[in-house]
Amino acid sequence: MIYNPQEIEPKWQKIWEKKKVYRADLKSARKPFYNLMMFPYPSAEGLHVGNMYAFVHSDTFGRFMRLKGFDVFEPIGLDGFGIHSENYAIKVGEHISDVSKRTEKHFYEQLHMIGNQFDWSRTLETYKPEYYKWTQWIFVQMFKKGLAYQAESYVNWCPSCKTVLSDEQVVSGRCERCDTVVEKKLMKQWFFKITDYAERLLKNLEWINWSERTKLSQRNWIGKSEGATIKFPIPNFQSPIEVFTTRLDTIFGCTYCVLSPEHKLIQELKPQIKNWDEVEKYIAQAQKKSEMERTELAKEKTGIELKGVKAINPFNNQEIPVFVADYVLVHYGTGAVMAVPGHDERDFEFAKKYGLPIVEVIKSKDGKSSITRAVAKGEEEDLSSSPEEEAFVEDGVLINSGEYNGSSSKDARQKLADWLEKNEIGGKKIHYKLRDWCVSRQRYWGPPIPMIFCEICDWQPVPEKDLPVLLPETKDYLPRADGLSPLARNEKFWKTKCPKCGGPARRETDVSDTFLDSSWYFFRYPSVEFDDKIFDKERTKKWLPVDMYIGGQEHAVLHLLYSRFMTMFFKDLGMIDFEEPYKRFFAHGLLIREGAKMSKSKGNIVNPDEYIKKYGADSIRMYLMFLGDVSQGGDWRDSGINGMFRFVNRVWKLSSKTELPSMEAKVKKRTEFSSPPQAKTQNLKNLVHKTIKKVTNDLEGLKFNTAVAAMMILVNGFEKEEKIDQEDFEAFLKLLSPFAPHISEELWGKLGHSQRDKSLFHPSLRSGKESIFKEKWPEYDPKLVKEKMITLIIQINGKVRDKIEAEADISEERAKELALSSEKIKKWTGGKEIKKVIFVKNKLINIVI
Ligand code: ANZ
Ligand code: ZN
Repeated sequence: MIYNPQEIEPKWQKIWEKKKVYRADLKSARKPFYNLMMFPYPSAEGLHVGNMYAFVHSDTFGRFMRLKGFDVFEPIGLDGFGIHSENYAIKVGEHISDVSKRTEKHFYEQLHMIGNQFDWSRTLETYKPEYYKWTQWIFVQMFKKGLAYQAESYVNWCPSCKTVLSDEQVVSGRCERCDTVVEKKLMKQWFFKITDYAERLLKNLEWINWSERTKLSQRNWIGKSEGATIKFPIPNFQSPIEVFTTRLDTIFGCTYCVLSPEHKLIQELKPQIKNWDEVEKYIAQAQKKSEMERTELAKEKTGIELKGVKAINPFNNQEIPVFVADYVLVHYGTGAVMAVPGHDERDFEFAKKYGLPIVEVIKSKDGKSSITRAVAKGEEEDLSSSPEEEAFVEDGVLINSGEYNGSSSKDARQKLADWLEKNEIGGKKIHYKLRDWCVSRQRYWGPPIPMIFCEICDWQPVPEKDLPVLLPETKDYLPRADGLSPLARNEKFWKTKCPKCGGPARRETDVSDTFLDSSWYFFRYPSVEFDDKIFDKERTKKWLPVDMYIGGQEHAVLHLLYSRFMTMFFKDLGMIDFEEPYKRFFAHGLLIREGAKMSKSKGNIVNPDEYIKKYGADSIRMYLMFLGDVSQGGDWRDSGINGMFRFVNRVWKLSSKTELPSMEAKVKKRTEFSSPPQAKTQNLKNLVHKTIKKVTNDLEGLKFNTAVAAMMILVNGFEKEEKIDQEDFEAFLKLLSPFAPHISEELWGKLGHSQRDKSLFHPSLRSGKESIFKEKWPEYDPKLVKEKMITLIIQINGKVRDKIEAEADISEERAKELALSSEKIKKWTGGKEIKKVIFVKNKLINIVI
């Protein structure tokens, strides 16, 4: 019989589904294990092979946990609301609700085809009212707790997508989706106060079991800075310039102040500013630049002095000039800085360019001032560079700082902050880069924000009994450049009554951000059947936090931070008693193709369907997992699939070699001493057990590729045998089954475990369960995995100099490595060139020097 995945794969998928092999008993499972993967967003007709890359790794881990005896719950759904999906529909020129019906069907078909152990009875789609009812409910709770507010603010505006983007959706100053340079626009938006949770979000990173890389991204995103604020009075003007600095110790070196172009004070100071035209022009130009362009160190700094305006350094009462410059950002700190060109690189560059004084106030601890240091350095290393070409940016000892001279930077920061606090012109301050989460979008395809505005009662949340606020079906849904939401053009939608006073009122016409949909979906899966609550307490207690979450590193800040915030919020509402959603998060790398990033514009996207049709899902799964360390990503090469397909075929052929222990042999075994196994068979037994050990350890450590490699070695071993002991082959099939579930199940059945053919097989095997996925993961015999050891003689120029214990059949390379690391040998070889190495397998290694 030939291997025909097109026949066996759909067959098993149907049987598994019918027999509910993958349905966890959500109520009474004894060892629950929640195996989660990031649900896909349909921004194209179908699943991308990159999704599949993530999903098969996650599924293989989940199946491994199942075989280890856990009640694994592995759900899937669609993150179908949002701009990705809407833009796709616009591109293909169809209505988004039609497209989403079609993509839902196709995505689910594909997700069936890859053979994951999904619980198909618990799918969810974020665009269904039964789901987004609860997304809206969350919004209402946020509002009630004072964590949702509306504010006018500069937001990231993508002129191409015609919508607001969150900071996380802006990558290097460009729109994450369409790569257009993002602009700043002043608009009214809804925000969630995630900044209230900044410290908690940061603190928990100390203990959660996540990849270090991911934690670091979160830490940087939250960006905690400890510093101080200082008020610099402006003569003849009511309000001061307030700055945020992390280097209060440099205050005596402050020779000017800088405001960001969007700073409110600039407009207020207009009557005093003598060069207003120039300033106004500069501000307009800055507005066109992306944040990235403005802050990049390499870019030349620009700015304009506000002529006629001065500020006073409160510590020495010196009058200093005030500038507007676009390298200062409005959202960070106070949107204004005290510039210290002697000790800050950007300020230094700026001061040089505009001829501003540079005052040195910190010298290094070794007693030399920074200038002399720089001279010394210049002499030694690079005579051409002029000595003051750099600012001394490190901590040190204060000079030119009045009564603070001689203090260390650290002490000075404390003393100076105390003085500020005493005089009520500033003090210590912690700043976070993290900003509140802008959750409103001026688009159509999302949950309408459940708020109602009444002239008398102000903003009122939609009463919970009236949720969901249904997204109206409309043909007129395209975004427009005016930034007005599509729903605002739909009077029937927005005209309503105030829930408080009953008077005429207006619904919010913005929808919420997709990241809100996905920030809580994993709470819903175990509770999809409850339509009177967002999730069931008992269920959640049993299944959450998620045990294992595998997904892309690209979501390290976007989605993971929001879902952590949401979990903390649920805890604060008293709904759950944990505050971190994922016990373990593992980030997979990116799948590329023939060395290049897959993208539609390059036309090199791999459509998994074609390959599955041709080779079967098992081969594709195995191939994806063989590509390399999953944390590093993989390079898909068409030529590689064939190789994997051949391997799977070899596995198929092996099954005809398996030998059932005959009744006589069994009886014989019990009554007589069996003859000692032949060396060859014994080696194979060892190999089987070594492979069990290797695959087990590798799966625990998420090293899928090396596990596949180990199974390949075992298959080579099997092929050398005329007959394979069924027990050994069964152990192998169990190892293989998480990776290639269909073929493993089929061959398992052929060994006599399938219910249908039970009668055909030996009675001793009839007790076997009907699915390999109801079996137990094989265990290895520690005695059989021990390496046989030999004594390796080490010679130097033919004379025996040492003897070491080494594994039998050790390679020359490894023997050389061991020999050269021996202390005795090091004495002989130290510093000498090795001319030649003579290696006699399992006996000696001779090093010629
Ligand atoms: C004076 C000073 C002297 C500074 C010195 C640094 C070195 P982190 O560590 O990233 O928090 N800064 C403050 N607000 C800013 C804004 N809105 N846009 C651009 N830069 C801003 O950075 C804090 C430092 O960044 C602050 O400390 C301030 O410059 C600058 F020798 O103040 B510093
Ligand atoms: Zn009202």
